[in-house]
Amino acid sequence: MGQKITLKLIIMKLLYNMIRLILIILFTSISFKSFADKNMMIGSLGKAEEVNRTIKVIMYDNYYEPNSFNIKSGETIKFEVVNAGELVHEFNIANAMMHKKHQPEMEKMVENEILLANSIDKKKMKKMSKIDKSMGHSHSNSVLLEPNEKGDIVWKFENAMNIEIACNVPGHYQIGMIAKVDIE
Ligand SMILES: [Cu+2]
Repeated sequence: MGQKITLKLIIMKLLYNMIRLILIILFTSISFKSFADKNMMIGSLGKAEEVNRTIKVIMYDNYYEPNSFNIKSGETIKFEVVNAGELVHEFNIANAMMHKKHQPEMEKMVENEILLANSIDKKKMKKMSKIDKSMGHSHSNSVLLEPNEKGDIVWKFENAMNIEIACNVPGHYQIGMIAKVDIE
């Protein structure tokens, strides 16, 4: 008799622990999802063979032409970006929170004289990035261009929301070098 009760207790305890574990997993995945919605839903690097449309973008001091984009959800866009300004500019596909996080990195690049007003010291950039990876400015969602330079980004706008295309060269975001992205 006593053995049966003990067994029942063990099974109940096991069941209780299993339910607890399931609830914990459920809860963390839900909270992770809402975190992801706010912070990371920007799409992903696209494949060249999946490009639906090519959009030419010109960067001036300090704005984009065009300065707004209408994109269908799931669309893969190739952005052909040209810097026609006299200053270094960035074309960065992200959201407001990510831009805010990226800006100190750019400030550090200025402090280290990697990022100059109208040029990028690429030798120094390479050297410094060996010590501090963030100084290499290698982000799949961004191109940083000197005057007269060109760059491409292929981006897949799947599960993308609250997107801002912006320049995080110190001061430029604050001045309004931000393009609106509407995703239908
Ligand atoms: Cu800029």
